[in-house]
Formats: sequence, C-alpha cells, structure tokens
Amino acid sequence: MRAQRVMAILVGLIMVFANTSCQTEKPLPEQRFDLRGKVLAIDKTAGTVTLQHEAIPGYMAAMTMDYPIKDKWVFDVVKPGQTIHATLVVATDRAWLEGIVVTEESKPQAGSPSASDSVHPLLGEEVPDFALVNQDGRHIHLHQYRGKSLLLTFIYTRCPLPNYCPLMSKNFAQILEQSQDDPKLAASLHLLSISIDPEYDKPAVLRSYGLDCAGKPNPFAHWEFASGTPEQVRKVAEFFGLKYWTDSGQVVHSLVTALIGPDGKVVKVYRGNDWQPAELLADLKALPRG
Ligand SMILES: [Cu+2]
Repeated sequence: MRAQRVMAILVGLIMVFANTSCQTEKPLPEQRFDLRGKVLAIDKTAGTVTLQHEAIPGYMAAMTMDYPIKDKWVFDVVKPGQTIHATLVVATDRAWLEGIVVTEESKPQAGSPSASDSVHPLLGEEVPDFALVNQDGRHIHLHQYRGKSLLLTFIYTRCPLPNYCPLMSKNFAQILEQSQDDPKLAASLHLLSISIDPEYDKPAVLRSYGLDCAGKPNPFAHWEFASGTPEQVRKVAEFFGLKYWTDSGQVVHSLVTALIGPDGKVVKVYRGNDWQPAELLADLKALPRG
C-alpha cells in the first residue's frame, strides 16, 4: 500500500508554466483545469485521492498522482475504481481538486495492480558512496559528507507544480535559515538537492537555480545542487526509492527526502510533500552532532 502511495505521488511538467524560483512570493492567479480520471486509492487521513487521470492538453501529461481534496464528504462517497470528473485548481503554493462528480462506477477487474515495489531504503542502512556532480561542475560523493547531518532530496529545476519540487526547495531554504538559530546545528548540517533531470539540469542551470534558493553570502557552503550522468542519478534515486521517468518530454516523479546521520546511515525518510520543515528540524536536533 505504501509503495502504491509512493508510486502515486507523481508529477508532470510543462516548461511554459515553469516556476523555477524557490523564492517566488508573488501570488499568481489560480488556474483551473478540467480533469477526468480513475480513483486508485483514497486516504481520508491525509485528505488525498490518488487519481490516474487523462492529460490536460497544454499543461500536464496523463499520469497518476495524489491530489488534496478539501470537501470532506468526498471521502465517504468516492471509492477506488470509480471514474470522476473534477476541477484541478493550481495556486501559487498548492494544487487541489474540487467540484468532484462521480461519472462512472467501478467495474470489476481481472487481476489487480501489484504493489510489489519494496520500500527503500531501510532505516539504519548505510548509504553507498554515490558519485554526482555539483553546481560548480565538481565531482562529489556522498561519503564526503560523513561527520555531518546530510539532508537530501530530489528535484528538477523546471518542475511546474508549486507543491512538488518548488515546495521541496522552499522547505530546504527554510530549514537552512532556521538552523542558523543554533550555530552548532548549522555547522553540522549539509543539504543536497539532486536533480532527476540531468540532461537539462547541467551545473550552470543548477547554479543559477541554487543561487535563487540558497541565499547569501556563501550560497553553496551548506546547500549543494547536484546532478550527474543519468546513470549516476538513477542509482541514487533507486536507493532512496524514488520513482521517475520521462513521459512525452516531461518528468514524472515521486518525492523523497532523506536524513542521513553523521555516520552515513539513513535516519529517516520523508515521502511525499506533507512533511514540515519544523518536523525535520526537530529530527535534526535529536541527532548526535558529528
Ligand atoms: Cu517536481
């Protein structure tokens, strides 16, 4: 079930709407799109529905992802297997569904999708010495951060959905900023955003994206942005259980953020986009300082 959920938190992009800055504060007008799709799962606690939906021409490819829903009644009415029609609302910092109408009841199906994906990595598992290339074109490898608390996440600079990659970068910016209140914590913390679009996110692109996010005066001292060869990125992503692929030129992906302790072992994995910077800061503070 968990693996299904992870699989389900998928996002697409189109460059026209790309909001590449993680510091954008200007509210954009809400955009509304008609959306039709099949409900794969419902999570009443999280307030989300996993929808396998058709393409939104000019905006988003057909894909499967979790959408927040504000109307509580939906969770008592909508069932997996139904086809629904809804309005996708995309605002500055979030997206959700409203105006939901069930258009077709579920049909019995022969065989069900398997949830055979195992959840990686295991807590306490040692992170291999993955090699990547940072925003300065320098080769880096993960063991070089041993002795520090390493917080890593996966993004790509052209991601258009405000509550996916741009939110991860905003959260990271907030964590970095708030860590400054505790000089010991700040000194022992390193952030790493890994691009899953290495063909486009070359060092120069990551550098300019990172300058927007990481602040001054020494932007990359505690927060680096990395990609590498597609194979290098794939290996890291696989280890952390991140799913991504390209569909009609768009990157479809799940979200995974991981905290690695000073000993190089996985402390905690935060999936999806509903974790809060405060929660992560608390976890960081509880770690032994290397
Ligand atoms: Cu994204």
